[in-house]
Amino acid sequence: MTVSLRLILSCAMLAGALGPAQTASAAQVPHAIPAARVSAAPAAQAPQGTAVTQAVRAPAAPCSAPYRIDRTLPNGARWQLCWEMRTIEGLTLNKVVYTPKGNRPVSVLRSTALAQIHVPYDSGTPRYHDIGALGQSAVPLLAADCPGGERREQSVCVTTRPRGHAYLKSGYEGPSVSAQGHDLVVFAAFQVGWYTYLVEWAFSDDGAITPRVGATGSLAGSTTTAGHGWPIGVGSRDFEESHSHNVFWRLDFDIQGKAGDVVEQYDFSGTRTAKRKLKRTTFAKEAKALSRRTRWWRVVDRGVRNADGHPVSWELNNSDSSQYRGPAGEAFTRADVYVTDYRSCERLASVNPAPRCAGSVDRYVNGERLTDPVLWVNVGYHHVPRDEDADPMPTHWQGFRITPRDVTAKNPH
Ligand SMILES: [Cu+2]
Repeated sequence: MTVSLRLILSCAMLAGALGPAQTASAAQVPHAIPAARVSAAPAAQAPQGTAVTQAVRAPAAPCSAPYRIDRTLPNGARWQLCWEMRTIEGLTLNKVVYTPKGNRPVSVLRSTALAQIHVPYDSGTPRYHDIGALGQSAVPLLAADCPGGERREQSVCVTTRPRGHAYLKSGYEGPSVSAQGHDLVVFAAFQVGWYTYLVEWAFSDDGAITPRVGATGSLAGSTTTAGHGWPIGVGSRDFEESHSHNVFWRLDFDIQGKAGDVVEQYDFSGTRTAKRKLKRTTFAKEAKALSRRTRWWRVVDRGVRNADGHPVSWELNNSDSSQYRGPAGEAFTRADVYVTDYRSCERLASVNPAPRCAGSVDRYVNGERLTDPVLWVNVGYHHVPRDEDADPMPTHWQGFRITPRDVTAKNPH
């Protein structure tokens, strides 16, 4: 399918599908989907408008039982959140609250979801925008697809998974100590064309959050010349076309409510010198940022302090991107992180569905003062097909990590 047809379909379906509770018809699916795996997933009836701070202080649940996730991991850390299956963004996680063992709850995210998977092929065409009606492409999960976990409405898996060593300290100044860590994992799978995308968030027992997307299913079967592809199959007749998967996430941070959240960028200057110097840049206005070695960002709330008196923050690292930069018409690919002030109609990083809003994330950055920051994270992967990608294609993961910085005054293990 050509990009223009797919874009037309996307715009048409998005114009009428703004509400999270709406479902789109099968005719709006971006391109052909193997029928056995298609599911028109019902949209969750997640309630809106409950403040995170209320969720923290009051035991009353911010969403009804089927959409509530509340898990205490083996080390005592607790995660609480709500999920919904939105027509446009697919799996969406709301009102995310972390409680380190023995500490008070801290609300982290008001909402997070995928904001686009942009797939430009190396010959210049096609150029897909795979998100626009993700919710209706949710794959019904089998029990084996959700090991050790529970399936919610067939398409969302909630499970716990080991994550290796939480720490290991040798015993030269006392007994040896070590512990194995665990993640609460929430994921869904979506069929978009020949690809199956695994969309996952891991909530670790040390407070880290790891959003990632796994591309699996089948290659699209788009053949090209040797300069834009790689020979797969017998001999060197068919060159499967290389392409990028530029995945965007939208993260609406609310550290103990939206008030007081500030975004900072950290750099450590000095090269070929013995010293390194910390440099902090505070974003007063909406901004675009590029990844660099040692650069990271954080969302900090100076009104919320840990027991050491340090402001509570969440650090964002985005160091595993291929940093795809597209042509002039794809300016949204030209930064690795965007910081915008919250607007409800700014939902996707490209092909945004709301007519009263700009069409892409680069244009959301228009000089507004930041009062309620939303972060957009762009992680690219350049996929050069190989023989091993023959069906079923092995999963390739791409993502990033958010880490607590001074949420607790010491290791909360
Ligand atoms: Cu690929």
